[in-house]
Amino acid sequence: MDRSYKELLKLRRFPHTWCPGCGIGAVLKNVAMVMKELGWNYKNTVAVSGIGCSGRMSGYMNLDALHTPHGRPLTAAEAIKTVRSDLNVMVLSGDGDLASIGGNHLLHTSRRNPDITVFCNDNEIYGLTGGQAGPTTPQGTKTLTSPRGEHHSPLRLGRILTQQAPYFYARTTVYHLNHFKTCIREALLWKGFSFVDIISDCIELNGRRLGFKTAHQMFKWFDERFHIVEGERDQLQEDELGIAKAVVKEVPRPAEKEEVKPEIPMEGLKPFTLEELERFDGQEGRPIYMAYQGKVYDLSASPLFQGEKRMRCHLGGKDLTKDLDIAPHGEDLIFKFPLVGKME
Ligand SMILES: Cc1ncc(C[n+]2csc(CCOP(=O)(O)OP(=O)(O)O)c2C)c(N)n1
Ligand code: SF4
Repeated sequence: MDRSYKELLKLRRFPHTWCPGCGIGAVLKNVAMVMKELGWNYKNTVAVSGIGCSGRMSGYMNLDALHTPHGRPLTAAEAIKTVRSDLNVMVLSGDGDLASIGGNHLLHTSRRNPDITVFCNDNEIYGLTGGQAGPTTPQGTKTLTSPRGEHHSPLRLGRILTQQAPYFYARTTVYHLNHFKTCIREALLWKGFSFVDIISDCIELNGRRLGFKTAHQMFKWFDERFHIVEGERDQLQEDELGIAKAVVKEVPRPAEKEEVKPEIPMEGLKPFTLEELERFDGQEGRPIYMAYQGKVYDLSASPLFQGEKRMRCHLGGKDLTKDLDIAPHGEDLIFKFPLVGKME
């Protein structure tokens, strides 16, 4: 068996802290194996984790790694990708970290679609802190904080993450190894935000309370709960393992039409000197004229200069070419007024 994937692990830090039989080790190993196949390594890849048993994964990878505060790995990962788009960026964390305290970041990071891959070790519990019910704990599950069975229904990550295209959401388990590796590979190669929801076991603080004696018994339970669906999917049902993905089809934009301003003949227009123009200042019932690029316009009838707004008639009697050339909408506005003359 090819064990070269071990180059991607910080073996000097082993033995790791996880309990025997915990699914997190399988996540780390299989991600490292696929990375090795794809040529991802410390030169081109960064790993980011949050807090939790799962959040320890990035610290065991032989890569530049970031261990962020609880719930914040996506913010750090997106920032790294923004400033170093040449790097592969992946997040390795838990369902509590990503979907509970980090849930808001999950919504918005996925919406912005940065090119990062998230591996969520979804053991359906808060493992590190003692086995409390988390956002993905199935209804009815007995946990430390729900001894009579979890009251609330869980967050359906698959439904949330497939709301807005483009998306890539895969659900797999640590037991369905071939499928698991396919999901890892496809997610790493996906251009944009990809999320792999890996149903995993916390044998010590979830499994035993549910009556499982070994991790293997939990794996068999995953096999009963889920089945693999092949092929391209838009959505996954709650008992399906597979990949749901959608790209956005580019809609060609209609070519923008350039607005052609009508050419107005200058001959026949009444000539004005600057002194003559000044007399049309809007005061004492006089008309309001304004010059722009050699033409004189009558603003008197415009609703913009009636009633209280007539205060604006201080603009009257002036050549405002310089002012209008730097005003955002001034030029477009002036052509709507009647033309009454030209400057000499
Ligand atoms: C701000 C903050 N709140 C709460 C905690 C306590 N805490 C640490 S890990 C954790 C839950 C982790 O659950 P999950 O991400 O599912 O990881 P697991 O341990 O199950 O792998 C919590 C609530 C914390 N460390 N920081
Ligand atoms: S407490 Fe649970 S999640 Fe944490 S290492 Fe042990 S088995 Fe794994």
